[in-house]
Amino acid sequence: MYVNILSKVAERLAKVGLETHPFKIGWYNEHVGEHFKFPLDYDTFALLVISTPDMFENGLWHFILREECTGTQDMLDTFLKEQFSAIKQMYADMDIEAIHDFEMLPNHRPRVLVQTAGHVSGAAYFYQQKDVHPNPWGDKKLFGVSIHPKYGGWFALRGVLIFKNVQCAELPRLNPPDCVQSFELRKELLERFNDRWQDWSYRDIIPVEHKYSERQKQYFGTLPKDRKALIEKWKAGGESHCNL
Ligand code: B12
Repeated sequence: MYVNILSKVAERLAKVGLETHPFKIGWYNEHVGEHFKFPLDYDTFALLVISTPDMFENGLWHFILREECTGTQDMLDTFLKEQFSAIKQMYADMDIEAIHDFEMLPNHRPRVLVQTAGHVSGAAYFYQQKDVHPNPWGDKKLFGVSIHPKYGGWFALRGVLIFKNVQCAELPRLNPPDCVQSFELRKELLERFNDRWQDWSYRDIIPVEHKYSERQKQYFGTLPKDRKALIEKWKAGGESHCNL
């Protein structure tokens, strides 16, 4: 049953530039600390959803044009909630837990660690401080970053869909491609992500096949509170389709 669900969900989300990567909840639980584990069977079927560089032009842009832009919520979050809801509706008879990357528990911990899900699903290698030997930073703590083999850092990990009553014992395990192999490059990657993330240079740590368009860079480079004005400016300029 999971094979069928995977192909249908992947097909539906690909239309809006989202990629789907299956994993077992047990693979995720094996890595994360107690607070983050899901109390579910090892073989429970789950999907990680990532946004590719195409999400903006193929999905979000059309959504923005359709919406009145009057809401107070961020358009991106609203768009992604709509995509996850559409999948839940496709399988209305199933118990699906959809968790977005931005969802927090009352204790302020994230509900899901999407970088770990990205690693165990084979989608994107999660480079952490402990992957750099010997540790060149002493006591300094650095955040880890995931790198996709085709998009480098030009993508985002948007959340997971957990099919609580679907088991996938036969799902083959894929290792994430280790595309940042040397000590020097891993060190450089973590330093760019932690100390210079605003210049986005961590995204280009490896040569990429496909990255954000200029318009997408401008949109994501604008603070959420100022994005509405940017969209209004684009609309006033008669830019009703995205051809950048
Ligand atoms: C809270 C948060 C922040 C906080 C704290 C950062 C942090 N990593 O803790 C702040 C505000 C600082 C932040 C900043 C940024 N963030 Co942020 N953030 C998050 C968020 C919501 C949760 C991260 C978190 O709290 N993790 C908790 C800690 C404890 O988890 P952890 O370090 O991974 O530890 C676990 C693993 O080590 C695992 N584990 C243990 N052993 C092993 C072994 C293996 C092999 C594996 C796989 C796992 C594993 O177990 C640990 C838990 O027990 C995630 C989205 C999400 N829901 O995951 C985005 C996320 C990490 N952020 C992201 C980004 C891009 C940024 C920024 C660049 C800003 C931006 N949005 O553009 C900056 C960059 C960092 C910086 N220099 O400040 C991206 C990273 C994308 C990527 N390619 O990796 C994410 C994934 C969001 C997304 N939608 O894609 N962020």
